Amino acid sequence: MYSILHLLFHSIPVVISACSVKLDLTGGYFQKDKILNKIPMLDICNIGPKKCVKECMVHYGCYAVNYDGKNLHCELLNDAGPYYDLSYREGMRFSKINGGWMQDKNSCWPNPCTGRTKCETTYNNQYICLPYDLETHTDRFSCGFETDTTTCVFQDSKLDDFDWTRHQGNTPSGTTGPYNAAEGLYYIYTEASSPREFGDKAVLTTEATALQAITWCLSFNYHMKRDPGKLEVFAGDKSSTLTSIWVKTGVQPNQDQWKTAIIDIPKSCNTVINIEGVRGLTYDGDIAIDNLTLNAGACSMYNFILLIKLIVRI
Ligand SMILES: [Ca+2]
Ligand SMILES: [Ca+2]
Ligand SMILES: [Ca+2]
Repeated sequence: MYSILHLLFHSIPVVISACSVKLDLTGGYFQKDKILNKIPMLDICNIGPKKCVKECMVHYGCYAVNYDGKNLHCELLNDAGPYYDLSYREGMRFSKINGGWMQDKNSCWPNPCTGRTKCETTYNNQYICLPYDLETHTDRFSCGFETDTTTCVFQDSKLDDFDWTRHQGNTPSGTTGPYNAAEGLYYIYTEASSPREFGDKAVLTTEATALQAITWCLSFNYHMKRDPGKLEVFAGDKSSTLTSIWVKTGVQPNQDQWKTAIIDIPKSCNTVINIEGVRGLTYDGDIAIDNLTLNAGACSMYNFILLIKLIVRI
């Protein structure tokens, strides 16, 4: 959001004579399926490729774009880099913004602004330099299920077959699930006893929370003993079909021990993450999870801390 104060201090009306230079979208350095392994200076969601290029042109310091056509996701990059820095990613389009790219010359092109600003044309061929917010990647969510489930970033879906149950101690039907929580006293689990049937699903989803368009690290403890069905994590953009990115099926080794999952969630404009518990063939396989965290950034940043936590717990 731009405050009135920002506008007052950053507005620099200037008159520039117009000179028409055609915007030539085929004349640039657009390369299919390539990305820079850099953190973008800015993510812009739900725009087309032409607008993505134009946004780069008016943001001071932007030299290249990545465009993800599948999710209408535009990344503005402040480093075009040498070509050996590029890597492949399905559906991405990489382009340097120099040389081949042109547009009608106006008060914002060439970009007269400096600093962390975006140039906006105004009436009478003037412009203003608007500051834009630095993207902060510090969000962190955690769910220990100790008091309730309502504050968790993962909420039980209403579009599935049944719900996850908050519980402490061993699950009903004797030894069909964990004896204790992985963290604290409480955990949540899928009760496999009647009326549940083979294939019934209980889904936890982040749909109600607007997650930043960044890479996330999801971690949790899980417990699958005797005859469980499947525990699966899906992620992707809200507007498209989610992709399966992690799955465990059937009984796990050392079945009475909680295990740890550490999962990178790829960046999407409107990220949604689902955790799906599926009932197996018999009543004898309650699936449990606990100690769930969702941290901004890739898991490599957190692995060390997560491993220490795991060791301390054991
Ligand atoms: Ca807990
Ligand atoms: Ca449900
Ligand atoms: Ca049970």
